[in-house]
Amino acid sequence: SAAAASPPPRRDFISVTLSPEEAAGAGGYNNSKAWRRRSCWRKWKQLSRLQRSVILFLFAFLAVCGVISYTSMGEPWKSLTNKSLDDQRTEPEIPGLKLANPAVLPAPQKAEANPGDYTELSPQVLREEMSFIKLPKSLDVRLKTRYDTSRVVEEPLQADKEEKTEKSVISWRGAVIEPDQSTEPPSSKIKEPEKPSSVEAEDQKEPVPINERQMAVIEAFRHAWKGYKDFAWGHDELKPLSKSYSEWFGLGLTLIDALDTMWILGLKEEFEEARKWVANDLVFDKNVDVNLFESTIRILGGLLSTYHLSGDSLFLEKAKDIGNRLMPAFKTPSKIPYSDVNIGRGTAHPPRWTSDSTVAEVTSIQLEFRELSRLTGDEKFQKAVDEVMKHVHTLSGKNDGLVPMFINTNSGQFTHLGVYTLGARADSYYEYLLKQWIQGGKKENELLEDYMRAIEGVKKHLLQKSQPKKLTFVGELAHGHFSAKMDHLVCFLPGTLALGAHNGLTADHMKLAEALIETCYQMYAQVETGLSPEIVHFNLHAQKGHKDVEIKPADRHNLLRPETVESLFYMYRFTGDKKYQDWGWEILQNFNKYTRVPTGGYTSINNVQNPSNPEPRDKMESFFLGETLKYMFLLFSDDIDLINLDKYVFNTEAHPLPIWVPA
Ligand code: DMJ
Repeated sequence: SAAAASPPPRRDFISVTLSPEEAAGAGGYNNSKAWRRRSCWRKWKQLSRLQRSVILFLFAFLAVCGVISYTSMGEPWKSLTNKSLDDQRTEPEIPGLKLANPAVLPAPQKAEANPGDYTELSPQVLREEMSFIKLPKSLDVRLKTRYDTSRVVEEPLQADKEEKTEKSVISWRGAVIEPDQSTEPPSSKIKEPEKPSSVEAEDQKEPVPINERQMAVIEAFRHAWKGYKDFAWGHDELKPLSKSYSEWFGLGLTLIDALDTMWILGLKEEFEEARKWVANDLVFDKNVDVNLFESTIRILGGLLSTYHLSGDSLFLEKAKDIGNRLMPAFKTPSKIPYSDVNIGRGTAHPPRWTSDSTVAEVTSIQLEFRELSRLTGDEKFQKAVDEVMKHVHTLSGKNDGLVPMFINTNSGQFTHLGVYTLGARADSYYEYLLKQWIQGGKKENELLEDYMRAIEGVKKHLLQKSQPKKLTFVGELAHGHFSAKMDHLVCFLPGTLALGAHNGLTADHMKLAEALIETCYQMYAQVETGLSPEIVHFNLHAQKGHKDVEIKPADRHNLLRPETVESLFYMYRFTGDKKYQDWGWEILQNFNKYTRVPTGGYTSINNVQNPSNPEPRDKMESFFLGETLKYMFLLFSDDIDLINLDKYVFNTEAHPLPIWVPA
């Protein structure tokens, strides 16, 4: 033996012992299997320990790579989306953080562009179109059934109810919240979210097929999109009658607002085309004044949600760009942001006539900026908006949690005290209290406190019943005087209340939600066109021949707003009561009847009381595609995983953002 001839042994020294047979075989050629095996084994033994370790390590490494690539090939969104999208996917950059909800939705499906008129494109045609879709194996079953047009059915919704009964809850300052969260101090610190829900697990669930009503929404969307594409491509809003466009910020507002709707509706072709525009033509380096709130909820919100749904980093890059350009708004003496920012020059200012900002505007940009911080790891966005909330939390001038409509950017104090509404200029303050609390994992107790107090304030000061139907409505308070006026905008409230109840808040809120959504529906049903006006006044006293709802001439326009449909969606998700779907269906049909423009697009109208001439206004607001049609589609769906409300929270422009889930 040549083993360890002399000390010290070198680490790569070879120690070999030859048996007589081996010694014999070594001399001549022998190709028998046994010999080859022995020969390999001998070569292996001839290697040093280091060499063997390296080889073993390489084998192990290759095996791990093999397993990883095998599983990732199976990810359905990956194989569905095109390669360029795929390659650009990025993960959030905050150390220790993972996306609570990575791209878990199926990629948009193939759909024919410009389908033509409603009557021309029947659900049958859509069914046929959809049968051509080629899907990767891994997602084939799920999507096929989701869009399986041979199984157009409507199924009851049960999951939420069952899940709710399992939660143990305690009472806390009027709210009912989960015990483990009640003792935690308020915190603005971002915690690590829960691991992503696995795609494989979702694939195993029974998929829910698309139904006729959802197809009608797809058709409506495509009709609206046709108008936008033909006459307003890349501009802010379509003017469907004059076949032109209007510009607000000059940033393709409708296109950006509609991106995630296209994704959710499965309109792949349209989505890809719009994506190209975002990649090649969307430029924020422009000398243009934008409204901080509107551009945050529509543009930043739209880009962030599209990033989450598609996994395409293009949208995150654009979100970062606009987010950074909006930051100068916070450079004010009070840190309460100005209403307007010049995104090219980096300067901000209040409106020309005042140094006030609107309360709803400065308190309804938080979901988006907080999410931007989470994704970029740059806390400046979150810090700026959290500071606003903390400041507003401490301010005097509230009335049992109800806030005035204006706040001064110099002093940081509320102005125009004494007027309280849940409509324009205050509405989404209340919505975002609850939604930020949900987004942050239900830990920021100040937000919950302010929300609960405000709803108590609503009950105490703003709720009344109308005559003759005794509809519960939310009026306004001006210097101690109650006004029976309710904006259509207030119809976000039933949905928000239901969302709170779903998240463990008192069942009272659900009762109120049920009463209010009935009222919002009546704001449509009691009107000649079946469409709600912008503002109604309720009758407090029964008068012969009078309905509950009165409309003033200045208020009888309809801007294709989403709030009622939005609330119908939440109510249906949480109760499974089909009447909410039926109400939404009526509304969609009336939009088709009175606001649809044959050459493409939908228009806001001036007179909901005149079915023979609703007086088209020649404008399609971006939220019709961003919100109204999206909520319609979700309302008609029986798939609770189509934007699961335990994983996503919608911003006030209907852009779903992930809920941060603690690890
Ligand atoms: C949208 O921009 C948002 O929903 C906002 O919160 C209120 N106004 C419109 C829709 O009506």
